Amino acid sequence: MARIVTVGIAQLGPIRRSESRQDVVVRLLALMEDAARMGADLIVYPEAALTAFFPHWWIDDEAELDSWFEREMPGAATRPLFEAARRLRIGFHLGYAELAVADGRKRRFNTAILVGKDGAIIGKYRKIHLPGYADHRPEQPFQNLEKRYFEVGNLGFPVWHAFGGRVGVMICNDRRWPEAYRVMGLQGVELVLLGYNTPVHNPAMPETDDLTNFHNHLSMQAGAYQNATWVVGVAKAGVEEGVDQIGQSCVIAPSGEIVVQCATLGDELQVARCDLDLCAAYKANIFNFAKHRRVEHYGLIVERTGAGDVLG
Ligand code: CDV
Repeated sequence: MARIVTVGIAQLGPIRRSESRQDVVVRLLALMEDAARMGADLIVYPEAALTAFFPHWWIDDEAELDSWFEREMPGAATRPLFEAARRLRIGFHLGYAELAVADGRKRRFNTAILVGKDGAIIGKYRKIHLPGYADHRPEQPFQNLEKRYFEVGNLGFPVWHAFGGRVGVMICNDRRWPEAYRVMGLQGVELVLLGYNTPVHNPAMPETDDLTNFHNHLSMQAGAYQNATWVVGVAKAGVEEGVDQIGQSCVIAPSGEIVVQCATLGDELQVARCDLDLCAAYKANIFNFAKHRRVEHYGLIVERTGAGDVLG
């Protein structure tokens, strides 16, 4: 019997800086109700889905910075999502900014959780590849301050048994790094979930602005194919506080093909039936890692070519 996971991709349009979490959760709940009606087992929300993407602006005041973070999950504003999941028997993936206090020290992460149909948290991932910089660049049209506001994630790239398969989570910029998929691929991942906030314009490399959409799909399609896994990428799209962000939320099969894609830059739900058994043929043949990967030779190649010098 095929292992079908019906996945809802819940793309979000812009969130205003002044919009409360409660108001955003109302939007998330509407998408969840629709997804449940359409038979989804799981709904995937974007990166930092509860607020506007605050790393796009400079924040000096610590109390103000803290106000963008969740101290508990679920908290008062997000509990309705967990209750609805339990009631509707639907799991969800949610990205958010996490404030954890350990040994009296504040730690801030760009985080995503996977929640089961019973409303219980299955696992948590903290973003590892943080783009941008930590200094203020007021000459730029917007900031990219993830390196200032977040620590590098400390939970690795875990893969969990969930929804009848092996599920992993990465966040936004992680999708551009083959290592992120490969670490999960080596754990037999069958379904990778990720959310993103991706500006069309890159102030450091404006000549690539025309390629932003292409690079989005290129990274995820390559990751899916080379690791024989489904990949689900979900955007926060549209013009948010002056920053134009791409959409293109999609579901990609282990063949690397896009099977479902959003067509707007607003709140939009699409649903795809993902047969996890499709991964098996690729894992057993062209990407049979045990048979065909030659890790013991890769070191020799690096040594011979001197490529190690540029690895940093
Ligand atoms: N939120 C992100 O990680 N955004 C980056 C942008 C800044 C390049 C991305 O990789 O889409």
